[in-house]
Amino acid sequence: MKIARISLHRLAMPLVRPFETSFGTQTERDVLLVHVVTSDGVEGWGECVAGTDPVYSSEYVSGCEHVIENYLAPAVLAAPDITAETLDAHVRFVVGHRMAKAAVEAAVLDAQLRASGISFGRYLGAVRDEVDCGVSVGIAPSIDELLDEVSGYVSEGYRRIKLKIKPGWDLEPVGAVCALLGDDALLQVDANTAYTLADIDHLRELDAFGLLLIEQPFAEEDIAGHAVLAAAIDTPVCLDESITSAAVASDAIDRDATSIVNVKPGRVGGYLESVRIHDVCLARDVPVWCGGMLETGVGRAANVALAALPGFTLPGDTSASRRYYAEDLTEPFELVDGRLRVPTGPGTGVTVRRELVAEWATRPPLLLH
Ligand code: SMG
Ligand code: MG
Repeated sequence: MKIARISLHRLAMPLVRPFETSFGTQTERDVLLVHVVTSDGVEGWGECVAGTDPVYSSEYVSGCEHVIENYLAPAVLAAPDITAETLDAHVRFVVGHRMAKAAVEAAVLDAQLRASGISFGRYLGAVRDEVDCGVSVGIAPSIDELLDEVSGYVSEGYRRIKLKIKPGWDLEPVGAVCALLGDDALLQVDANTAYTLADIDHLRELDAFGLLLIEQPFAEEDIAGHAVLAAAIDTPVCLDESITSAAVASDAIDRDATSIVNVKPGRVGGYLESVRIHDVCLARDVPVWCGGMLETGVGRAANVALAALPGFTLPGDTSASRRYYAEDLTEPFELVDGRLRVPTGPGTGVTVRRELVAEWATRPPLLLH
């Protein structure tokens, strides 16, 4: 396959409600889409999951755009023949920048699969036609508002609730939601690196709530600290930000720093690396689940396909389109009985609404060839 043209689209999409985490509040999504066209005229789309600012990880949208425009896209366009499987050989001269690489990989893979009539799910190894869904609930202005929001999601059918926590917003909201949901509900928390080893005794108090897991309490680089925590508390530790590759996942599991793994294709450089992480975890009996980065339908379609692999045994942050956006860039993903259906059409199986890409654009597309 030859990629003849690449265009980069930047758009703004308001969130239906602000999303507050330990590192800040987001009210809209700054979306970067990679669009590729092959020499045979087949199109593919990929979504970059980086945020506006480098606060979840070191990557951010304008940085990704720069890296794609100046390094990744020229390398892809120069290749006489390229597929998602050979892409890494062309772009590995660029150190890191996994979210940028993942967006390009997704677009190339989408075009490749559309050309051969294969869905993402079939290609990645999906074994289910629908996936259990959870929802990630931001830090709320008050406990009452948090309980209202959680109740709304429970009545929509979500199968698992995840609460964002930070120092000063942890035991009390978690206790209140735990009381609301009862003992059988799946409840987990995500600290997005807001704690340190000095907080171990405090974090141990979360054990009383029988949580499914605590996600990424310490800094991205602190695998050793997570191992200390995991040995000191009963709540299972699950790494998100720290897991940047299958090699790191394997190492973190061997060190007992994580007993459950959050897989986000953007964070690890793409869907192929995500499958490798899945395989590493499955071989060690470590459950995985699909994380989310407030994706539009473009990224969501591929994530839902990934979440249908056999090792994805916990509900993911793969919520319905309406949890994020009044209107999605593709046909909306709708929750039925707490699940989303895995698209079956070629590639991601969804259609990008070009009129909305144009309407919501924050600048003209960058055309590369
Ligand atoms: O896509 O529903 C979603 C968001 C899930 O909480 C979520 N993601 O650390 O897991 C995480 C956060 C990062 C979000 S930053 C935009
Ligand atoms: Mg997380």
